[in-house]
Amino acid sequence: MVSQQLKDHIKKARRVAVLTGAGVSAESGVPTFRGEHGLWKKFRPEELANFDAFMRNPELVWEWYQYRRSLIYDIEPNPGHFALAKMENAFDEFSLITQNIDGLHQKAGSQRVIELHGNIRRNKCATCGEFHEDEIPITQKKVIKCHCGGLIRPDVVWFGEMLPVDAIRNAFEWAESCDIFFSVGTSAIVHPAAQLPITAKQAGIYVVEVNPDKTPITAYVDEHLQGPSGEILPEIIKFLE
Ligand code: BV8
Ligand code: ZN
Repeated sequence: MVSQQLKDHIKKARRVAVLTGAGVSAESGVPTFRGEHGLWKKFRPEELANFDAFMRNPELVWEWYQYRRSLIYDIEPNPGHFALAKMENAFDEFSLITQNIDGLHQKAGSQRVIELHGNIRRNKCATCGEFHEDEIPITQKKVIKCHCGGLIRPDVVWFGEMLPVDAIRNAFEWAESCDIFFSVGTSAIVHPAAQLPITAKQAGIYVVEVNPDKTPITAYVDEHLQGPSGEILPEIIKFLE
């Protein structure tokens, strides 16, 4: 499964970066966004995952996130997450850049995680930005207010919102200077995250995509390992051990 070419690159690699998307959590039972069973089949992202929708109809958006929290509440990491956690210690330097908001990488033991799109397990005030940790039960239907009067929202990046500045800056630093860049389980559609593998490729870095399907970057990467990350990533780890 692991090509000789990739084995050679892995043997020489000092610095490795991995970008993950919803596909990495698919085998844990978390629905992805797009595709036939995608979350957004029922709703269009524009309707829900954006600030205006929240201000227009906070209850609807809040309830959608509470529903999504209920989907991941007792979900466990899968072999793909655990392989990435092991990969962290197999190289001198390693970074896991995720678009996912489910917190499963951390649950699997990954420490060096850059969360580009926030984390659905965290809440913050839409006005003053203060974090409101887990004191809100997922059964809480009504939107609640911060002491400043602002509405409390999930701490995720909505469409049209800036990504956390240090997270996206770090991510591009890694994409510009690493030895291997893996793009795993992402449709490579959402920007600026989708720019990362292209940036790595343009910097002459060996780019490997792990995805059962083709994506807009498949034609550009050095290797496309076609299959589920829960099977492919442990294969790579086996070779590393
Ligand atoms: C910004 C958090 C501006 C919330 C998310 C036109 C062109 C280019 C860009 C734009 C455009 N129009 C608008 C934009 C910008 C927009 C964007 O990129 N839109 C896209 C849709 C075109 N981006 C933004 O708005 C970003 N902000 O640009 O701000 C700005 C600039 C300056 C100043 C102010 C503002 C914000 C983007 C973040 C949005 N938030 N999520 C929530 O989750 O509710 S995006 C959402 O999509 C998730 O974060 C998700 O991670 C992300 C990407 O999706 P994927 O992870 O790739 O998941 P997907 O389902 O798509 O694909 C799954 C893949 O897994 C598939 O390929 C499948 O084959 C594969 N798979 C399935 N099973 C497996 C598997 N792989 C491996 N193993 C398996 N078993
Ligand atoms: Zn507040």
